[in-house]
Amino acid sequence: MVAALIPEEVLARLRAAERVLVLTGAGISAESGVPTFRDAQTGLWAKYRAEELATPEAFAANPRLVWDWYAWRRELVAQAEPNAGHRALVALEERYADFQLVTQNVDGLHARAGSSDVVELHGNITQNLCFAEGTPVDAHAHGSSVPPRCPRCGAYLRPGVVWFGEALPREALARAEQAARRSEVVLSIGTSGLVHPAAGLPLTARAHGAFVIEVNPTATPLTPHADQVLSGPAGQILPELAALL
Ligand code: BV8
Repeated sequence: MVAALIPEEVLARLRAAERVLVLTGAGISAESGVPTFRDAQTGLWAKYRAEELATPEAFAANPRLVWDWYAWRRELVAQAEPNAGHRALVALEERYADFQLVTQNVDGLHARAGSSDVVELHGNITQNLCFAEGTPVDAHAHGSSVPPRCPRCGAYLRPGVVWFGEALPREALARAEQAARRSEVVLSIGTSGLVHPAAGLPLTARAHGAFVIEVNPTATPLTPHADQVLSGPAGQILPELAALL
Protein backbone atom coordinates (compact mmCIF):
# COMPACT_ATOMS: atom_id res chain seq x y z
CA MET A 1 0.00 0.00 0.00
CA VAL A 2 1.51 3.31 -1.05
CA ALA A 3 2.14 5.40 2.06
CA ALA A 4 -0.01 8.53 1.99
CA LEU A 5 2.10 11.66 2.30
CA ILE A 6 1.11 13.24 5.62
CA PRO A 7 2.55 16.79 5.71
CA GLU A 8 4.77 17.48 8.73
CA GLU A 9 2.57 20.44 9.69
CA VAL A 10 -0.44 18.13 10.07
CA LEU A 11 1.55 15.92 12.46
CA ALA A 12 2.97 18.90 14.36
CA ARG A 13 -0.48 20.45 14.84
CA LEU A 14 -2.04 17.18 16.00
CA ARG A 15 0.90 16.42 18.33
CA ALA A 16 0.71 19.88 19.94
CA ALA A 17 -3.10 19.97 20.26
CA GLU A 18 -5.03 19.19 23.42
CA ARG A 19 -8.54 19.82 22.07
CA VAL A 20 -9.55 18.10 18.81
CA LEU A 21 -12.87 18.02 16.96
CA VAL A 22 -13.57 15.34 14.34
CA LEU A 23 -16.56 15.69 11.99
CA THR A 24 -17.38 12.65 9.86
CA GLY A 25 -19.74 12.05 6.94
CA ALA A 26 -20.81 9.12 4.82
CA GLY A 27 -17.36 8.85 3.23
CA ILE A 28 -15.86 7.24 6.33
CA SER A 29 -18.36 4.38 6.03
CA ALA A 30 -17.94 3.97 2.26
CA GLU A 31 -15.12 1.43 2.79
CA SER A 32 -17.50 -0.54 5.04
CA GLY A 33 -19.83 -0.95 2.07
CA VAL A 34 -22.40 1.62 3.22
CA PRO A 35 -23.29 3.77 0.17
CA THR A 36 -22.73 7.51 0.53
CA PHE A 37 -25.49 10.02 -0.16
CA ARG A 38 -23.90 11.22 -3.36
CA ASP A 39 -23.30 7.75 -4.76
CA ALA A 40 -26.03 6.92 -7.22
CA GLN A 41 -28.69 4.95 -5.40
CA THR A 42 -28.50 1.30 -6.47
CA GLY A 43 -31.09 -1.02 -7.91
CA LEU A 44 -34.67 -0.40 -6.81
CA TRP A 45 -33.73 3.00 -5.47
CA ALA A 46 -31.88 4.24 -8.55
CA LYS A 47 -34.82 6.42 -9.59
CA TYR A 48 -34.95 8.33 -6.28
CA ARG A 49 -32.66 10.99 -4.78
CA ALA A 50 -31.95 10.63 -1.04
CA GLU A 51 -33.09 14.24 -0.50
CA GLU A 52 -36.49 13.23 -1.93
CA LEU A 53 -36.96 10.29 0.42
CA ALA A 54 -35.38 11.63 3.63
CA THR A 55 -38.14 14.17 4.35
CA PRO A 56 -41.29 14.20 6.54
CA GLU A 57 -43.30 15.11 3.43
CA ALA A 58 -42.10 12.00 1.57
CA PHE A 59 -43.00 9.84 4.57
CA ALA A 60 -46.44 11.42 4.96
CA ALA A 61 -47.10 11.00 1.23
CA ASN A 62 -45.78 7.45 0.94
CA PRO A 63 -44.94 5.91 4.33
CA ARG A 64 -44.43 2.43 2.91
CA LEU A 65 -41.91 3.58 0.24
CA VAL A 66 -39.86 5.56 2.76
CA TRP A 67 -40.06 2.79 5.39
CA ASP A 68 -38.87 0.22 2.80
CA TRP A 69 -35.96 2.51 1.79
CA TYR A 70 -34.83 2.62 5.41
CA ALA A 71 -35.35 -1.15 5.80
CA TRP A 72 -33.02 -1.61 2.81
CA ARG A 73 -30.42 0.73 4.33
CA ARG A 74 -30.78 -0.90 7.77
CA GLU A 75 -29.98 -4.24 6.15
CA LEU A 76 -26.83 -2.77 4.54
CA VAL A 77 -25.78 -1.23 7.87
CA ALA A 78 -26.43 -4.48 9.77
CA GLN A 79 -24.09 -6.32 7.36
CA ALA A 80 -21.42 -3.61 7.52
CA GLU A 81 -18.43 -3.69 9.83
CA PRO A 82 -16.41 -0.69 11.05
CA ASN A 83 -13.34 -0.19 8.85
CA ALA A 84 -9.74 0.88 9.56
CA GLY A 85 -10.79 4.52 9.39
CA HIS A 86 -13.32 4.11 12.20
CA ARG A 87 -10.79 2.16 14.24
CA ALA A 88 -8.06 4.78 13.73
CA LEU A 89 -10.37 7.39 15.29
CA VAL A 90 -10.70 5.17 18.37
CA ALA A 91 -6.88 5.17 18.67
CA LEU A 92 -6.75 8.93 18.11
CA GLU A 93 -9.38 9.58 20.80
CA GLU A 94 -7.15 7.97 23.42
CA ARG A 95 -4.40 10.54 22.79
CA TYR A 96 -6.43 13.59 23.77
CA ALA A 97 -7.97 14.85 27.00
CA ASP A 98 -10.55 16.72 24.95
CA PHE A 99 -11.57 14.80 21.80
CA GLN A 100 -15.06 15.23 20.39
CA LEU A 101 -16.26 12.97 17.59
CA VAL A 102 -19.30 14.41 15.81
CA THR A 103 -20.91 12.43 13.00
CA GLN A 104 -23.55 13.10 10.37
CA ASN A 105 -23.82 9.36 9.81
CA VAL A 106 -26.78 7.37 11.12
CA ASP A 107 -25.11 3.95 10.75
CA GLY A 108 -23.77 3.62 14.32
CA LEU A 109 -20.39 2.34 13.02
CA HIS A 110 -18.29 4.70 15.18
CA ALA A 111 -19.82 3.28 18.37
CA ARG A 112 -19.43 -0.27 17.05
CA ALA A 113 -15.73 0.47 16.38
CA GLY A 114 -15.32 1.49 20.04
CA SER A 115 -15.53 5.29 19.89
CA SER A 116 -17.01 6.63 23.12
CA ASP A 117 -19.24 9.68 23.39
CA VAL A 118 -20.16 10.01 19.69
CA VAL A 119 -22.39 13.01 18.93
CA GLU A 120 -24.91 11.83 16.31
CA LEU A 121 -26.17 15.01 14.68
CA HIS A 122 -28.67 13.23 12.42
CA GLY A 123 -29.87 10.42 14.69
CA ASN A 124 -29.46 6.69 14.27
CA ILE A 125 -31.05 4.44 11.66
CA THR A 126 -31.50 1.57 14.13
CA GLN A 127 -33.96 3.58 16.26
CA ASN A 128 -37.66 4.04 15.67
CA LEU A 129 -39.91 6.89 16.76
CA CYS A 130 -43.68 7.30 16.79
CA PHE A 131 -44.38 9.59 13.80
CA ALA A 132 -47.13 11.39 15.77
CA GLU A 133 -45.48 11.69 19.20
CA GLY A 134 -41.82 11.84 18.11
CA THR A 135 -41.01 9.59 21.07
CA PRO A 136 -38.77 6.50 20.85
CA VAL A 137 -40.50 3.16 20.34
CA ASP A 138 -38.18 0.27 21.13
CA ALA A 139 -40.14 -2.93 20.77
CA HIS A 140 -43.16 -2.75 18.53
CA ALA A 141 -45.93 -5.13 17.61
CA HIS A 142 -44.85 -6.98 14.52
CA GLY A 143 -48.36 -6.74 13.05
CA SER A 144 -48.82 -6.81 9.32
CA SER A 145 -48.74 -3.04 8.92
CA VAL A 146 -45.83 -1.56 6.96
CA PRO A 147 -44.68 0.79 8.47
CA PRO A 148 -45.44 -0.77 11.88
CA ARG A 149 -47.72 1.20 14.17
CA CYS A 150 -46.99 2.82 17.53
CA PRO A 151 -48.23 0.48 20.34
CA ARG A 152 -49.32 3.58 22.29
CA CYS A 153 -51.25 5.68 19.80
CA GLY A 154 -51.44 3.63 16.59
CA ALA A 155 -49.63 6.18 14.40
CA TYR A 156 -46.96 4.91 12.02
CA LEU A 157 -43.42 4.41 13.27
CA ARG A 158 -40.61 6.31 11.55
CA PRO A 159 -36.81 5.88 11.66
CA GLY A 160 -35.05 7.87 14.41
CA VAL A 161 -33.13 10.04 11.95
CA VAL A 162 -33.25 13.78 11.23
CA TRP A 163 -34.92 14.42 7.87
CA PHE A 164 -34.33 17.41 5.59
CA GLY A 165 -36.35 20.33 6.89
CA GLU A 166 -36.25 18.98 10.46
CA ALA A 167 -34.35 20.57 13.32
CA LEU A 168 -31.30 18.72 14.64
CA PRO A 169 -31.44 17.39 18.22
CA ARG A 170 -30.78 20.51 20.32
CA GLU A 171 -28.30 18.96 22.72
CA ALA A 172 -26.29 17.22 19.99
CA LEU A 173 -26.00 20.43 17.97
CA ALA A 174 -25.09 22.46 21.07
CA ARG A 175 -22.31 20.00 22.00
CA ALA A 176 -20.99 20.02 18.44
CA GLU A 177 -20.93 23.83 18.30
CA GLN A 178 -19.22 24.07 21.71
CA ALA A 179 -16.55 21.65 20.49
CA ALA A 180 -16.14 23.68 17.29
CA ARG A 181 -15.57 26.85 19.30
CA ARG A 182 -12.92 25.35 21.62
CA SER A 183 -11.03 22.98 19.32
CA GLU A 184 -7.44 23.71 18.25
CA VAL A 185 -7.58 21.26 15.34
CA VAL A 186 -10.64 20.07 13.40
CA LEU A 187 -10.57 17.03 11.12
CA SER A 188 -13.39 17.00 8.52
CA ILE A 189 -13.53 13.46 7.17
CA GLY A 190 -15.61 11.97 4.34
CA THR A 191 -18.22 14.68 4.02
CA SER A 192 -19.29 16.62 0.96
CA GLY A 193 -19.87 19.65 3.18
CA LEU A 194 -23.24 20.34 1.52
CA VAL A 195 -25.68 19.80 4.38
CA HIS A 196 -26.16 22.43 7.05
CA PRO A 197 -25.86 23.15 9.89
CA ALA A 198 -23.29 20.27 10.13
CA ALA A 199 -21.24 21.67 7.24
CA GLY A 200 -20.76 24.91 9.16
CA LEU A 201 -18.93 23.28 12.07
CA PRO A 202 -15.41 23.26 10.53
CA LEU A 203 -15.88 26.91 9.53
CA THR A 204 -16.96 27.81 13.07
CA ALA A 205 -13.84 26.04 14.37
CA ARG A 206 -11.68 27.94 11.85
CA ALA A 207 -13.26 31.25 12.86
CA HIS A 208 -12.22 30.43 16.45
CA GLY A 209 -8.62 29.79 15.44
CA ALA A 210 -8.64 26.05 14.77
CA PHE A 211 -6.35 24.44 12.20
CA VAL A 212 -8.58 22.74 9.62
CA ILE A 213 -7.62 19.40 8.07
CA GLU A 214 -9.86 17.80 5.41
CA VAL A 215 -9.67 14.09 4.58
CA ASN A 216 -11.49 13.38 1.31
CA PRO A 217 -10.53 11.97 -2.12
CA THR A 218 -12.39 14.81 -3.82
CA ALA A 219 -12.70 18.58 -3.33
CA THR A 220 -15.63 19.99 -1.38
CA PRO A 221 -16.87 23.52 -0.49
CA LEU A 222 -14.65 23.25 2.61
CA THR A 223 -11.47 22.58 0.61
CA PRO A 224 -10.63 26.27 -0.08
CA HIS A 225 -10.94 26.98 3.66
CA ALA A 226 -8.87 24.01 4.84
CA ASP A 227 -5.31 24.54 6.06
CA GLN A 228 -4.34 21.08 4.88
CA VAL A 229 -6.16 18.60 2.59
CA LEU A 230 -5.28 14.89 2.75
CA SER A 231 -6.63 13.63 -0.58
CA GLY A 232 -7.48 9.97 -0.33
CA PRO A 233 -9.65 7.37 1.35
CA ALA A 234 -10.13 7.67 5.11
CA GLY A 235 -9.50 3.94 5.53
CA GLN A 236 -5.94 4.47 4.29
CA ILE A 237 -5.11 7.96 5.57
CA LEU A 238 -6.44 7.75 9.14
CA PRO A 239 -4.50 4.61 10.18
CA GLU A 240 -1.31 6.20 8.80
CA LEU A 241 -2.04 9.40 10.69
CA ALA A 242 -2.73 7.54 13.95
CA ALA A 243 0.47 5.49 13.53
CA LEU A 244 2.62 8.58 12.94
CA LEU A 245 1.34 10.60 15.90
C1 BV8 B 1 -32.39 22.12 9.11
C2 BV8 B 1 -30.18 11.64 8.05
C3 BV8 B 1 -33.81 23.81 9.90
C4 BV8 B 1 -31.30 11.06 7.22
C5 BV8 B 1 -29.43 13.60 6.79
C6 BV8 B 1 -35.48 24.05 3.45
C7 BV8 B 1 -36.08 23.88 4.69
C8 BV8 B 1 -35.34 23.58 5.84
C9 BV8 B 1 -33.97 23.41 5.73
C10 BV8 B 1 -33.40 23.56 4.48
C11 BV8 B 1 -34.11 23.89 3.37
N1 BV8 B 1 -33.25 24.00 2.31
C12 BV8 B 1 -32.00 23.73 2.74
C13 BV8 B 1 -32.07 23.46 4.04
C14 BV8 B 1 -31.01 23.09 4.92
C15 BV8 B 1 -30.83 21.56 4.79
C16 BV8 B 1 -29.65 21.39 3.86
O1 BV8 B 1 -28.55 21.64 4.27
N2 BV8 B 1 -29.95 20.98 2.63
C17 BV8 B 1 -28.88 20.77 1.65
C18 BV8 B 1 -29.23 19.58 0.76
C19 BV8 B 1 -28.74 22.06 0.84
N3 BV8 B 1 -30.59 21.06 6.11
C20 BV8 B 1 -31.60 20.56 6.80
O2 BV8 B 1 -32.73 20.41 6.37
C21 BV8 B 1 -31.25 20.21 8.22
N4 BV8 B 1 -32.21 20.81 9.09
O3 BV8 B 1 -31.74 22.90 8.50
O4 BV8 B 1 -33.43 22.45 9.91
C22 BV8 B 1 -34.82 23.90 10.94
C23 BV8 B 1 -34.51 24.56 12.15
C24 BV8 B 1 -35.48 24.66 13.12
C25 BV8 B 1 -36.75 24.09 12.92
C26 BV8 B 1 -37.03 23.40 11.72
C27 BV8 B 1 -36.07 23.30 10.73
C28 BV8 B 1 -31.31 18.70 8.42
C29 BV8 B 1 -30.24 18.05 7.61
C30 BV8 B 1 -30.13 16.58 8.01
C31 BV8 B 1 -30.67 15.71 6.90
N5 BV8 B 1 -30.43 14.30 7.24
N6 BV8 B 1 -29.22 12.33 7.16
C32 BV8 B 1 -30.84 9.82 6.50
O5 BV8 B 1 -29.68 9.41 6.63
O6 BV8 B 1 -31.70 9.25 5.79
S1 BV8 B 1 -28.32 14.35 5.76
C33 BV8 B 1 -27.32 13.21 4.99
O7 BV8 B 1 -26.65 13.84 3.90
C34 BV8 B 1 -26.19 12.74 5.83
O8 BV8 B 1 -26.55 12.53 7.17
C35 BV8 B 1 -25.18 13.83 5.70
O9 BV8 B 1 -25.32 14.77 6.72
C36 BV8 B 1 -25.60 14.55 4.46
C37 BV8 B 1 -24.45 14.77 3.53
O10 BV8 B 1 -23.91 13.56 3.30
P1 BV8 B 1 -22.33 13.31 3.59
O11 BV8 B 1 -22.21 12.65 4.89
O12 BV8 B 1 -21.52 14.53 3.36
O13 BV8 B 1 -22.13 12.30 2.47
P2 BV8 B 1 -22.10 12.62 0.92
O14 BV8 B 1 -22.57 11.39 0.23
O15 BV8 B 1 -22.76 13.92 0.63
O16 BV8 B 1 -20.55 12.82 0.65
C38 BV8 B 1 -19.66 11.76 0.93
C39 BV8 B 1 -18.28 12.37 0.88
O17 BV8 B 1 -17.36 11.34 1.21
C40 BV8 B 1 -17.91 12.87 -0.50
O18 BV8 B 1 -17.31 14.16 -0.38
C41 BV8 B 1 -16.90 11.84 -1.01
O19 BV8 B 1 -15.89 12.45 -1.81
C42 BV8 B 1 -16.30 11.36 0.28
N7 BV8 B 1 -15.77 10.01 0.24
C43 BV8 B 1 -16.18 8.95 -0.51
N8 BV8 B 1 -15.42 7.87 -0.20
C44 BV8 B 1 -14.56 8.24 0.78
C45 BV8 B 1 -14.77 9.60 1.07
N9 BV8 B 1 -14.07 10.27 2.00
C46 BV8 B 1 -13.12 9.58 2.67
N10 BV8 B 1 -12.85 8.28 2.45
C47 BV8 B 1 -13.55 7.58 1.52
N11 BV8 B 1 -13.26 6.29 1.31
